[in-house]
Amino acid sequence: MTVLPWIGPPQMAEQNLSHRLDALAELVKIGRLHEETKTAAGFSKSLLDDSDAVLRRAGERLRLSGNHTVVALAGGTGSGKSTLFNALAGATFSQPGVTRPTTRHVHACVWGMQGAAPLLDWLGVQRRHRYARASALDSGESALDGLLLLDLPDHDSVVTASMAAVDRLSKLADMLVWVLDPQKYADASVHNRYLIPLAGHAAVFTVVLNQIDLLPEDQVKDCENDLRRLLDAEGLADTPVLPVSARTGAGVEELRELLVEAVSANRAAGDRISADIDSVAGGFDVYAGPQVAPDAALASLAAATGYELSAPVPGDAGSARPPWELSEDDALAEPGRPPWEDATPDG
Ligand SMILES: Nc1nc2c(ncn2[C@@H]2O[C@H](COP(=O)(O)OP(=O)(O)OP(=O)(O)O)[C@@H](O)[C@H]2O)c(=O)[nH]1
Ligand SMILES: [Mg+2]
Repeated sequence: MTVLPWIGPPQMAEQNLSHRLDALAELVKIGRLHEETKTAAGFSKSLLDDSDAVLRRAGERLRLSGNHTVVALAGGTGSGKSTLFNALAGATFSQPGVTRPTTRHVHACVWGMQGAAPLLDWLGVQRRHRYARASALDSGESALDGLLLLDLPDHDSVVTASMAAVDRLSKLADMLVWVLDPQKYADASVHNRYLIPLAGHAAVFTVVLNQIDLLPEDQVKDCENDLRRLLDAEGLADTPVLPVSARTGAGVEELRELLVEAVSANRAAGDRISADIDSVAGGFDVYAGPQVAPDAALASLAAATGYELSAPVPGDAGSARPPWELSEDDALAEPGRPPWEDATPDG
């Protein structure tokens, strides 16, 4: 095993994330061995495939620029994504329009381009749709240094390639800003296809209620409250709702502030990976059986399959902690080379 050189005090959040990824990779390895040896009933194939996808995405994202936060503007056609993109970028980079749908290709605006190119390649943004804000030159813009903002095509038009692009990028972006409008904010296409299935990602979502200039003032609050209730009922209580008008600029400053916070905390990429791990981790619960010490549980799984555990399994006897959640001591242990670091862009 390659031992990585110690280069400074451990970053607890990153350490915890890498240990969770290690443990998930270990579970997948055991599950795959079950499949091969057919020694006992193993984890379901779809759970293993989903876990593999999480590991692959995490491995790829962690290898790419850690200085950038990828934020995607998503939503139905005509909700105002491109208009909002331009308002944030301070220039008309993505043409808005009245013909539906307008945006056919993903557009990107990057604040601080250095190191962003491989990330843009991974996201699949064509070179002619990449724009840069030279933050050092744009006064007042340096707070957004590290933001990589995407204007997505719509997910609800007749253009099937657009929906495929949204499906793909909603899995890759670190943060998603769902741009809804007063006419279609309850539209099933966004709630059933994205918001409800991804409710575990509530913390990396923001919902913008755009076009509030079209509503009488007293109706803005009603509409916002209604949308809030809807999101709460869908399990998205952690998702903020911002009333905005991309046309008049109302609320755009608040959205910019939220993005500044995300960029300066530089945590969105890790938070997204954590939410992805959560989304599959629950799937392993049904295999847990009676609560036993995690090390005993993993050891018996390993014995049944002949799998050799690469490291002692953490956890104290009697604890209900799942095997991949490590104690503080374990988290501080010197890391080996994680298996998910082997992931390649083509899988
Ligand atoms: N009144 C008003 N109109 C807006 C607002 N935001 C966008 N629009 C208008 O709505 C129309 C659609 O805006 P776009 O920005 O092209 O919408 P989009 O979501 O990018 O649409 P697609 O690219 O088709 O997905 C344009 O005519 C915009 O001028 C807003 O806040 N208020
Ligand atoms: Mg557009």
